[in-house]
Formats: sequence, C-alpha cells, structure tokens
Amino acid sequence: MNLKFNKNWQLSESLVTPEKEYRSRTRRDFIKTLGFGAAGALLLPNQSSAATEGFPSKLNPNYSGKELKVTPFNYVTSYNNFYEFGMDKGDPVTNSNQGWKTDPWTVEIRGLARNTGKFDVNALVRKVGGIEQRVYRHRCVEAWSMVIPWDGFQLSKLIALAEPTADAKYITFTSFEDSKNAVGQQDSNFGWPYIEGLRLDEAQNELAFMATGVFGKPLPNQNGAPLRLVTPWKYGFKGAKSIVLIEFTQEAPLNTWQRIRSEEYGFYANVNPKVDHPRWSQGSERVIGGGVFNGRQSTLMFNGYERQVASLYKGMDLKRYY
Ligand SMILES: Nc1nc2c(c(=O)[nH]1)N[C@H]1C(S)=C(S)[C@@H](COP(=O)(O)O)O[C@H]1N2
Ligand SMILES: [Mo]
Repeated sequence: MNLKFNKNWQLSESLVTPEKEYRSRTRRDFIKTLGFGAAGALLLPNQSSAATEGFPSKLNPNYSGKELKVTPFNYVTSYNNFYEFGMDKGDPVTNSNQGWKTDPWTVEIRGLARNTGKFDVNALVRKVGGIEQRVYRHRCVEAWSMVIPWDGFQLSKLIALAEPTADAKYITFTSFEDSKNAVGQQDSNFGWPYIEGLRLDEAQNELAFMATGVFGKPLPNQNGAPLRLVTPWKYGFKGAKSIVLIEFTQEAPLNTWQRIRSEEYGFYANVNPKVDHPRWSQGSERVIGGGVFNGRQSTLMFNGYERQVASLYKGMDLKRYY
C-alpha cells in the first residue's frame, strides 16, 4: 500500500467534518445545475442502465420498511461509494456515466455448482422469476446510513438455480474490470477487481438480495448497474457492485477490504454498535439526507435485522470475527 493510496483512503473514510463535506457537495450540485463543470451527469436524460427486465416491480409487503424514512432519491444516486469511479462521494455519478456501458451485461456462474455458465443479466432475472421491491436500511462502515428502496430478487433464488454441490461453503462476488472507462481502476494499488463473499448459509438468508434497481427503476450506473449485492445487516462494503462473476467455493475468499486493511475490515462485517472501528465509533450513525444538521441516530445490532440473522452467528465471538 503506497502513501498516495493511504492518504486518499484516509480522507474519504474519516468523515470528521460532515458539515463541510455537506456544503462542498451542495456546491458541486449547484455547479452542475448551472451547467458548468462535469457535464451535469445528473441532468442527462439517458443515464445508462441495464437489467430492465421485470420493471415495474411490486413491493414485497414483508420488507415494506414502513417504519423507516426513505432517503431522498438524489442522495441515494449521487452520494456513492464506488471506488472504480473515484474516491469522493460525488465522483461515481459523474464518472460512471461517461462512456462506461452496462448494457448488455453478462454474469458468469462458476465453481462448485451443477448449473454453471454465462448468462445475460435480463435472462437471469427471467430465470429467477422476476423482481420485487424491498425497502432496506443501508449502513456504511464509515458510520453513515440511508434507507433505500431496492428492486431485485432474493439471492437464494439464484443459488437454487445454480444448485451448488455439497462442497460449496462460500459464494464469491466479483465486480467488473474496465480500466479504460473506470478512472479509479487506473490506480492499480487497489488491486482490482473488487471482490466480496458470504458464507453460503448467509447468502441463503431471506434478506440477502441481488438488486437490479432503486426507486422502481433500473439501477443507475453509480449504484452498481446492472446487478449488485445487498446484505442489509452488514456494512455496505459487502455489497459488491456491477457483478460479472458469482463463484461457489470451498474456502472463504479474501475480500477486497480485508486484503487492503485486515486490521480494520474483516470478512463478516456485520453491523455491530458494540464493536468499534479502530478509528471511530460504530455506536451511532449520521443519517444522510436527514436535514440540514445531519441528524445522528443509534446504530442497531445487525442494523436492525437481528430477528432474521442472529441465528447465523450463534456462539461466534463477533469481536474476533468482525
Ligand atoms: N465494486 C464496488 N462495490 C462496492 C463499493 C466499491 O467501491 N466498489 N463500495 C461499497 C461501499 S463501501 C458501499 S457503502 C456501497 C455503496 O452503495 P451505494 O453507492 O449504492 O449506496 O457499495 C459497496 N460496493
Ligand atoms: Mo461503505
């Protein structure tokens, strides 16, 4: 890890001055609105997106999130972490909409499973029986949160389709590589592609979701078009974006952030207010779009999904397996 990389990462992760950041962000949007600067990606009528199959989708009443306050669309689609397109929150919306193509898109299913092969993403959506909408909490390891209405399908449907063999214990998700169009990938220190993984039983939990959309529309590029993972009880970095490969394996993959900084990021990454990040508390979170003063709220165990997922970690020391 060279110094340049460390410095950038430190900056984007520290978030010690949320107010300042908020102001600079608003300023950027303002500049875009006036039509100066970075081509005003937000204003382009045809931000490219793929995986149009199944829209419009229906809300699944079991995950309506009706007790939650949905984050405004503009925040969800312009305050992003997608290092392939830059390190600042405002980079992905601009840089992922300048020539990077997410349509058509092929996903490969590989490894310890009976039904492997390459699938067009829309064909895959048809195979799993279409899409639905779910409203989930989203908690980034950087101690900010959103509430996002996703469209997509339960990951367990894809797993059932693939029919993993008895040897398969883990599932690995690999994001795309395109260093020509993804400016962030021109910094090779990161070690692309972005990789994430789950234990197979975690992946089969009802909450694990493959998103193809947000707010009832196909995913914008900056949110990980056309297909990204969503595991709402885990920190956001588990949710690999723009997936090209799903692999069933016997061993746990070394996920990207664990490889880069294993003392700070582990494999499990379960949201846990009692296990602090070495550089900041995880006991509370800044609610994005939560008003001018950026309201904070307490962080919940497993991000509020204890009922659905606690049994997966029974008897495990969650301080050790962070
Ligand atoms: N390929 C890839 N996937 C990624 C990331 C990334 O940089 N690259 N960032 C992660 C992090 S830290 C978070 S919080 C979420 C952000 O998703 P969002 O921008 O749709 O809110 O994506 C995750 N998935
Ligand atoms: Mo994150």
